Amino acid sequence: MKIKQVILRHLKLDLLHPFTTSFGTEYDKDFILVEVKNEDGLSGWAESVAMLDPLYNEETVKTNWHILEDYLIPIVLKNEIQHPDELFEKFFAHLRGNYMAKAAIEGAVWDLYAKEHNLSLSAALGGERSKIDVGVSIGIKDSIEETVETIGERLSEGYKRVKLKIRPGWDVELIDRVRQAYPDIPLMADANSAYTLDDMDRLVALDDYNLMMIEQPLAHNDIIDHADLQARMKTAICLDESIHSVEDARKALKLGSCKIINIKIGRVGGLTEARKLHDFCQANDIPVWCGGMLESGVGRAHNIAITSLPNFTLPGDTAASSLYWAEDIIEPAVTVENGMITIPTTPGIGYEVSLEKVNKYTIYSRTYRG
Ligand code: OSB
Ligand code: MG
Repeated sequence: MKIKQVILRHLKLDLLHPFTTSFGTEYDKDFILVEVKNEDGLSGWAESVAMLDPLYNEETVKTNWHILEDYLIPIVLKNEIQHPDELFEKFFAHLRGNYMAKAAIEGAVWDLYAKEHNLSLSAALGGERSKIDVGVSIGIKDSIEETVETIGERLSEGYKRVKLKIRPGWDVELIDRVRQAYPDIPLMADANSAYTLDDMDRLVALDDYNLMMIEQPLAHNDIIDHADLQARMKTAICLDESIHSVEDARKALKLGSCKIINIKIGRVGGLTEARKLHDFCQANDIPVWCGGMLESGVGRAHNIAITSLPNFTLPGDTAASSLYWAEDIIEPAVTVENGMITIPTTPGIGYEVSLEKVNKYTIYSRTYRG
Protein backbone atom coordinates (compact mmCIF):
# COMPACT_ATOMS: atom_id res chain seq x y z
CA MET A 1 0.00 0.00 0.00
CA LYS A 2 1.23 3.44 -0.85
CA ILE A 3 -0.36 6.38 1.00
CA LYS A 4 0.05 9.58 -1.05
CA GLN A 5 -1.90 12.02 1.06
CA VAL A 6 -3.30 12.39 4.57
CA ILE A 7 -5.91 14.96 5.51
CA LEU A 8 -6.62 15.86 9.13
CA ARG A 9 -9.83 17.70 9.90
CA HIS A 10 -11.02 19.06 13.24
CA LEU A 11 -14.81 18.70 13.30
CA LYS A 12 -17.34 19.93 15.82
CA LEU A 13 -20.78 18.35 16.08
CA ASP A 14 -23.51 19.32 18.55
CA LEU A 15 -24.79 16.46 20.70
CA LEU A 16 -28.60 16.28 20.62
CA HIS A 17 -28.59 15.65 24.37
CA PRO A 18 -25.83 16.48 26.89
CA PHE A 19 -24.09 13.32 28.15
CA THR A 20 -22.98 13.21 31.80
CA THR A 21 -20.54 10.70 33.25
CA SER A 22 -18.73 10.67 36.59
CA PHE A 23 -15.97 12.79 34.98
CA GLY A 24 -18.11 15.54 33.45
CA THR A 25 -20.76 16.63 30.94
CA GLU A 26 -20.29 16.66 27.16
CA TYR A 27 -22.44 19.15 25.23
CA ASP A 28 -20.76 18.85 21.88
CA LYS A 29 -18.15 16.72 20.22
CA ASP A 30 -14.81 17.93 18.91
CA PHE A 31 -12.84 15.25 17.11
CA ILE A 32 -10.22 14.62 14.46
CA LEU A 33 -11.35 12.95 11.25
CA VAL A 34 -8.52 11.25 9.34
CA GLU A 35 -8.61 10.66 5.58
CA VAL A 36 -5.82 8.73 3.83
CA LYS A 37 -5.59 8.61 0.03
CA ASN A 38 -3.76 6.22 -2.28
CA GLU A 39 -2.38 6.89 -5.78
CA ASP A 40 -5.77 6.20 -7.38
CA GLY A 41 -7.47 8.78 -5.18
CA LEU A 42 -9.30 6.11 -3.17
CA SER A 43 -9.92 7.28 0.43
CA GLY A 44 -9.85 5.50 3.80
CA TRP A 45 -11.52 7.09 6.83
CA ALA A 46 -11.38 6.91 10.62
CA GLU A 47 -11.82 9.24 13.57
CA SER A 48 -9.90 9.74 16.78
CA VAL A 49 -11.97 9.21 19.93
CA ALA A 50 -9.75 11.58 21.94
CA MET A 51 -11.88 14.28 23.54
CA LEU A 52 -11.22 18.01 23.91
CA ASP A 53 -10.22 17.57 27.59
CA PRO A 54 -8.12 14.82 29.22
CA LEU A 55 -10.95 13.47 31.43
CA TYR A 56 -11.50 9.91 30.21
CA ASN A 57 -7.80 9.41 29.51
CA GLU A 58 -4.79 11.68 29.07
CA GLU A 59 -5.13 12.18 25.32
CA THR A 60 -6.85 15.23 23.80
CA VAL A 61 -7.72 16.52 20.32
CA LYS A 62 -4.61 18.73 20.48
CA THR A 63 -2.18 16.04 21.67
CA ASN A 64 -3.53 13.73 18.97
CA TRP A 65 -3.00 16.38 16.30
CA HIS A 66 0.61 16.79 17.46
CA ILE A 67 1.32 13.05 17.51
CA LEU A 68 -0.35 12.52 14.14
CA GLU A 69 1.34 15.47 12.44
CA ASP A 70 4.85 15.09 13.89
CA TYR A 71 5.16 11.29 14.19
CA LEU A 72 2.48 9.07 12.69
CA ILE A 73 1.70 10.79 9.38
CA PRO A 74 5.41 10.98 8.36
CA ILE A 75 5.70 7.22 9.04
CA VAL A 76 2.62 6.42 6.97
CA LEU A 77 3.72 8.65 4.06
CA LYS A 78 7.25 7.21 4.03
CA ASN A 79 6.76 3.47 4.41
CA GLU A 80 5.09 1.15 1.95
CA ILE A 81 3.24 -1.71 3.66
CA GLN A 82 1.49 -4.89 2.53
CA HIS A 83 -1.04 -5.03 5.34
CA PRO A 84 -2.28 -2.56 8.02
CA ASP A 85 -1.12 -4.92 10.82
CA GLU A 86 2.43 -3.78 10.01
CA LEU A 87 1.71 -0.20 11.13
CA PHE A 88 1.11 -0.96 14.79
CA GLU A 89 3.52 -3.88 14.98
CA LYS A 90 6.53 -2.49 13.05
CA PHE A 91 6.23 1.28 12.95
CA PHE A 92 4.24 2.53 15.95
CA ALA A 93 5.48 0.09 18.61
CA HIS A 94 8.46 2.20 19.74
CA LEU A 95 6.26 5.27 20.32
CA ARG A 96 4.81 5.14 23.84
CA GLY A 97 1.10 5.50 24.53
CA ASN A 98 -0.99 7.83 22.37
CA TYR A 99 -3.31 4.94 21.60
CA MET A 100 -6.14 7.05 20.22
CA ALA A 101 -3.86 8.93 17.82
CA LYS A 102 -2.38 5.64 16.57
CA ALA A 103 -5.82 4.08 16.17
CA ALA A 104 -7.11 7.05 14.17
CA ILE A 105 -4.59 6.77 11.34
CA GLU A 106 -4.35 2.98 11.52
CA GLY A 107 -8.14 2.73 11.18
CA ALA A 108 -8.12 4.93 8.08
CA VAL A 109 -5.44 2.69 6.54
CA TRP A 110 -7.54 -0.40 7.41
CA ASP A 111 -10.54 1.13 5.61
CA LEU A 112 -8.39 1.89 2.56
CA TYR A 113 -6.89 -1.63 2.62
CA ALA A 114 -10.36 -3.18 2.68
CA LYS A 115 -11.48 -0.94 -0.21
CA GLU A 116 -8.36 -1.77 -2.26
CA HIS A 117 -9.17 -5.48 -1.80
CA ASN A 118 -12.89 -5.04 -2.43
CA LEU A 119 -13.68 -6.40 1.04
CA SER A 120 -15.94 -5.05 3.74
CA LEU A 121 -13.94 -3.95 6.80
CA SER A 122 -15.75 -6.70 8.72
CA ALA A 123 -14.58 -9.33 6.21
CA ALA A 124 -11.02 -7.90 6.18
CA LEU A 125 -10.93 -8.33 9.98
CA GLY A 126 -12.28 -11.89 9.80
CA GLY A 127 -15.77 -11.01 11.10
CA GLU A 128 -18.38 -13.76 11.08
CA ARG A 129 -21.67 -12.14 12.07
CA SER A 130 -24.11 -10.41 9.71
CA LYS A 131 -25.95 -8.62 12.55
CA ILE A 132 -24.91 -7.42 15.98
CA ASP A 133 -26.86 -6.88 19.20
CA VAL A 134 -26.90 -3.32 20.43
CA GLY A 135 -27.19 -1.84 23.91
CA VAL A 136 -27.34 1.77 25.01
CA SER A 137 -25.36 3.85 27.50
CA ILE A 138 -27.49 6.31 29.50
CA GLY A 139 -25.75 9.24 31.16
CA ILE A 140 -26.37 10.70 34.62
CA LYS A 141 -29.66 12.65 34.61
CA ASP A 142 -31.29 15.23 36.87
CA SER A 143 -33.61 12.68 38.47
CA ILE A 144 -34.24 8.96 38.82
CA GLU A 145 -37.74 9.48 37.30
CA GLU A 146 -36.17 10.93 34.15
CA THR A 147 -33.76 7.97 33.99
CA VAL A 148 -36.59 5.43 34.33
CA GLU A 149 -38.49 7.23 31.56
CA THR A 150 -35.46 7.28 29.23
CA ILE A 151 -34.89 3.56 29.83
CA GLY A 152 -38.50 2.92 28.82
CA GLU A 153 -37.98 4.79 25.54
CA ARG A 154 -34.81 2.88 24.72
CA LEU A 155 -36.44 -0.47 25.50
CA SER A 156 -39.36 0.39 23.23
CA GLU A 157 -36.82 1.19 20.49
CA GLY A 158 -35.49 -2.37 20.91
CA TYR A 159 -32.11 -1.86 22.64
CA LYS A 160 -30.99 -5.17 24.13
CA ARG A 161 -29.29 -3.96 27.29
CA VAL A 162 -29.12 -0.79 29.31
CA LYS A 163 -25.96 0.65 30.82
CA LEU A 164 -26.34 3.34 33.45
CA LYS A 165 -23.59 5.74 34.38
CA ILE A 166 -23.07 5.84 38.14
CA ARG A 167 -21.01 7.86 40.64
CA PRO A 168 -20.98 8.07 44.45
CA GLY A 169 -24.50 9.18 45.47
CA TRP A 170 -26.00 8.19 42.09
CA ASP A 171 -25.77 4.44 42.48
CA VAL A 172 -27.56 2.09 44.90
CA GLU A 173 -30.84 4.03 45.10
CA LEU A 174 -30.81 4.57 41.33
CA ILE A 175 -30.25 0.89 40.58
CA ASP A 176 -32.82 -0.13 43.21
CA ARG A 177 -35.55 2.08 41.68
CA VAL A 178 -34.65 1.04 38.12
CA ARG A 179 -34.82 -2.64 39.12
CA GLN A 180 -38.27 -2.05 40.65
CA ALA A 181 -39.43 -0.58 37.35
CA TYR A 182 -37.67 -3.15 35.11
CA PRO A 183 -37.00 -6.31 37.16
CA ASP A 184 -35.63 -8.47 34.34
CA ILE A 185 -33.88 -6.29 31.76
CA PRO A 186 -30.20 -6.85 31.00
CA LEU A 187 -28.76 -4.01 33.10
CA MET A 188 -25.24 -2.86 33.96
CA ALA A 189 -23.49 0.13 35.52
CA ASP A 190 -20.39 2.11 34.48
CA ALA A 191 -18.57 4.21 37.09
CA ASN A 192 -15.70 5.57 34.95
CA SER A 193 -13.31 5.22 37.91
CA ALA A 194 -15.40 7.20 40.42
CA TYR A 195 -14.79 4.91 43.43
CA THR A 196 -11.98 3.66 45.66
CA LEU A 197 -11.74 0.63 47.95
CA ASP A 198 -13.12 2.88 50.73
CA ASP A 199 -16.44 2.51 48.89
CA MET A 200 -16.35 -1.30 49.12
CA ASP A 201 -19.68 -1.61 51.01
CA ARG A 202 -21.54 0.61 48.57
CA LEU A 203 -20.17 -1.37 45.63
CA VAL A 204 -20.88 -4.76 47.24
CA ALA A 205 -24.48 -3.55 47.82
CA LEU A 206 -24.89 -3.56 44.02
CA ASP A 207 -24.57 -7.37 44.15
CA ASP A 208 -28.28 -7.54 45.08
CA TYR A 209 -29.50 -6.31 41.68
CA ASN A 210 -28.51 -9.00 39.21
CA LEU A 211 -26.35 -6.64 37.13
CA MET A 212 -24.61 -8.16 34.09
CA MET A 213 -21.44 -6.40 35.20
CA ILE A 214 -20.05 -3.24 36.78
CA GLU A 215 -17.66 -1.38 34.52
CA GLN A 216 -14.45 0.29 35.74
CA PRO A 217 -15.48 1.10 39.32
CA LEU A 218 -11.92 1.94 40.50
CA ALA A 219 -8.99 4.01 39.23
CA HIS A 220 -8.41 4.41 35.49
CA ASN A 221 -4.95 2.87 35.77
CA ASP A 222 -5.62 0.18 38.36
CA ILE A 223 -5.76 -3.59 38.12
CA ILE A 224 -4.70 -4.42 41.69
CA ASP A 225 -7.55 -2.93 43.74
CA HIS A 226 -10.00 -4.22 41.12
CA ALA A 227 -8.75 -7.74 41.93
CA ASP A 228 -9.55 -7.20 45.64
CA LEU A 229 -12.99 -5.89 44.73
CA GLN A 230 -13.71 -8.74 42.30
CA ALA A 231 -12.83 -11.23 45.06
CA ARG A 232 -15.51 -9.61 47.27
CA MET A 233 -18.25 -9.24 44.60
CA LYS A 234 -20.47 -11.78 42.83
CA THR A 235 -21.15 -9.30 40.03
CA ALA A 236 -18.62 -9.47 37.20
CA ILE A 237 -16.24 -6.54 36.96
CA CYS A 238 -15.64 -5.30 33.41
CA LEU A 239 -12.51 -3.24 32.72
CA ASP A 240 -12.53 -0.33 30.28
CA GLU A 241 -10.00 2.45 31.09
CA SER A 242 -7.36 0.08 32.57
CA ILE A 243 -6.85 -2.08 29.47
CA HIS A 244 -4.67 -0.78 26.61
CA SER A 245 -3.24 -4.01 25.26
CA VAL A 246 -3.22 -7.80 25.29
CA GLU A 247 -0.42 -7.48 27.87
CA ASP A 248 -2.66 -5.44 30.19
CA ALA A 249 -5.42 -8.03 29.78
CA ARG A 250 -3.03 -10.89 30.51
CA LYS A 251 -1.98 -9.26 33.77
CA ALA A 252 -5.55 -8.39 34.75
CA LEU A 253 -6.67 -12.00 34.23
CA LYS A 254 -3.67 -13.30 36.14
CA LEU A 255 -4.67 -11.15 39.12
CA GLY A 256 -8.41 -11.81 38.77
CA SER A 257 -9.21 -8.12 38.26
CA CYS A 258 -12.17 -8.67 35.91
CA LYS A 259 -14.37 -11.26 34.21
CA ILE A 260 -15.34 -9.21 31.15
CA ILE A 261 -13.45 -6.72 28.95
CA ASN A 262 -14.82 -3.72 27.08
CA ILE A 263 -12.85 -3.31 23.84
CA LYS A 264 -12.56 0.21 22.44
CA ILE A 265 -10.51 0.42 19.25
CA GLY A 266 -9.11 3.83 20.20
CA ARG A 267 -8.14 2.83 23.74
CA VAL A 268 -5.97 -0.07 22.54
CA GLY A 269 -4.24 1.68 19.63
CA GLY A 270 -6.26 0.39 16.70
CA LEU A 271 -7.98 -2.48 14.96
CA THR A 272 -4.90 -4.71 14.88
CA GLU A 273 -4.53 -4.70 18.68
CA ALA A 274 -8.32 -4.78 19.17
CA ARG A 275 -8.50 -7.97 17.13
CA LYS A 276 -5.59 -9.51 19.09
CA LEU A 277 -7.25 -8.58 22.37
CA HIS A 278 -10.47 -10.19 21.12
CA ASP A 279 -8.57 -13.38 20.22
CA PHE A 280 -6.78 -13.45 23.57
CA CYS A 281 -10.04 -13.05 25.50
CA GLN A 282 -11.70 -15.73 23.37
CA ALA A 283 -8.89 -18.17 24.16
CA ASN A 284 -9.31 -17.38 27.87
CA ASP A 285 -13.13 -17.58 28.00
CA ILE A 286 -13.52 -13.88 28.71
CA PRO A 287 -16.50 -12.38 26.88
CA VAL A 288 -15.99 -8.98 25.27
CA TRP A 289 -18.17 -6.18 23.96
CA CYS A 290 -17.44 -3.02 22.01
CA GLY A 291 -17.51 0.23 23.96
CA GLY A 292 -18.42 3.62 22.55
CA MET A 293 -16.97 7.13 22.80
CA LEU A 294 -19.89 9.17 21.41
CA GLU A 295 -18.47 8.65 17.93
CA SER A 296 -19.66 10.18 14.69
CA GLY A 297 -20.81 7.72 12.05
CA VAL A 298 -17.22 7.05 10.91
CA GLY A 299 -16.17 5.73 14.33
CA ARG A 300 -19.48 3.93 14.66
CA ALA A 301 -18.79 2.10 11.37
CA HIS A 302 -15.42 0.88 12.69
CA ASN A 303 -17.07 -0.31 15.93
CA ILE A 304 -19.72 -2.18 13.96
CA ALA A 305 -17.08 -3.94 11.84
CA ILE A 306 -14.97 -5.17 14.80
CA THR A 307 -18.12 -6.31 16.65
CA SER A 308 -18.70 -8.89 13.88
CA LEU A 309 -15.86 -11.00 15.38
CA PRO A 310 -17.21 -14.07 17.21
CA ASN A 311 -16.24 -13.35 20.84
CA PHE A 312 -18.20 -10.07 20.91
CA THR A 313 -20.97 -12.00 22.65
CA LEU A 314 -22.41 -9.15 24.75
CA PRO A 315 -24.33 -6.15 23.32
CA GLY A 316 -22.11 -3.10 22.76
CA ASP A 317 -22.60 0.66 23.20
CA THR A 318 -22.70 1.58 19.47
CA ALA A 319 -26.27 2.88 19.27
CA ALA A 320 -28.09 4.56 16.36
CA SER A 321 -26.73 7.86 14.99
CA SER A 322 -30.10 9.49 15.74
CA LEU A 323 -29.55 9.20 19.52
CA TYR A 324 -26.54 11.53 19.22
CA TRP A 325 -26.70 13.70 16.09
CA ALA A 326 -29.28 15.79 14.27
CA GLU A 327 -27.30 14.91 11.14
CA ASP A 328 -24.51 12.34 10.88
CA ILE A 329 -21.57 12.73 8.47
CA ILE A 330 -22.11 9.28 6.89
CA GLU A 331 -24.81 8.06 4.53
CA PRO A 332 -26.88 6.22 5.42
CA ALA A 333 -26.79 6.98 9.15
CA VAL A 334 -26.43 4.02 11.54
CA THR A 335 -29.86 2.58 12.30
CA VAL A 336 -30.96 -0.02 14.83
CA GLU A 337 -33.79 -2.46 14.07
CA ASN A 338 -35.14 -4.78 16.76
CA GLY A 339 -32.04 -3.99 18.80
CA MET A 340 -29.69 -5.02 16.00
CA ILE A 341 -27.43 -3.38 13.45
CA THR A 342 -26.88 -5.10 10.10
CA ILE A 343 -23.18 -5.25 9.19
CA PRO A 344 -22.63 -3.55 5.85
CA THR A 345 -21.18 -5.74 3.09
CA THR A 346 -19.95 -3.03 0.71
CA PRO A 347 -16.17 -2.33 0.58
CA GLY A 348 -14.43 -0.72 3.56
CA ILE A 349 -16.45 0.76 6.42
CA GLY A 350 -19.57 0.29 4.30
CA TYR A 351 -21.02 3.78 4.73
CA GLU A 352 -20.40 6.77 2.44
CA VAL A 353 -18.65 9.69 4.11
CA SER A 354 -20.51 12.81 2.96
CA LEU A 355 -17.88 15.42 2.02
CA GLU A 356 -20.58 18.06 1.99
CA LYS A 357 -21.47 17.34 5.63
CA VAL A 358 -17.81 16.91 6.61
CA ASN A 359 -17.05 20.36 5.19
CA LYS A 360 -20.04 21.86 6.98
CA TYR A 361 -18.72 20.74 10.41
CA THR A 362 -14.97 21.21 9.80
CA ILE A 363 -13.41 24.08 11.76
CA TYR A 364 -9.80 23.47 10.68
CA SER A 365 -8.01 21.13 8.30
CA ARG A 366 -4.57 20.42 6.95
CA THR A 367 -3.25 18.24 4.11
CA TYR A 368 0.03 16.30 4.25
CA ARG A 369 1.67 14.88 1.11
CA GLY A 370 4.30 12.18 0.67
O1 OSB B 1 -16.88 4.80 29.61
O2 OSB B 1 -17.85 3.85 28.03
C1 OSB B 1 -17.47 4.89 28.55
C2 OSB B 1 -18.68 7.96 26.61
C3 OSB B 1 -17.55 8.75 26.68
C4 OSB B 1 -16.45 8.31 27.37
C5 OSB B 1 -16.46 7.07 27.99
C6 OSB B 1 -17.58 6.24 27.91
C7 OSB B 1 -18.72 6.72 27.24
C8 OSB B 1 -19.96 5.98 27.14
C9 OSB B 1 -20.89 6.31 26.02
O3 OSB B 1 -20.34 5.15 27.96
C10 OSB B 1 -20.89 5.27 24.98
C11 OSB B 1 -21.56 5.79 23.73
O4 OSB B 1 -22.78 5.94 23.74
O5 OSB B 1 -20.85 6.05 22.73
MG1 MG C 1 -16.74 2.80 30.24
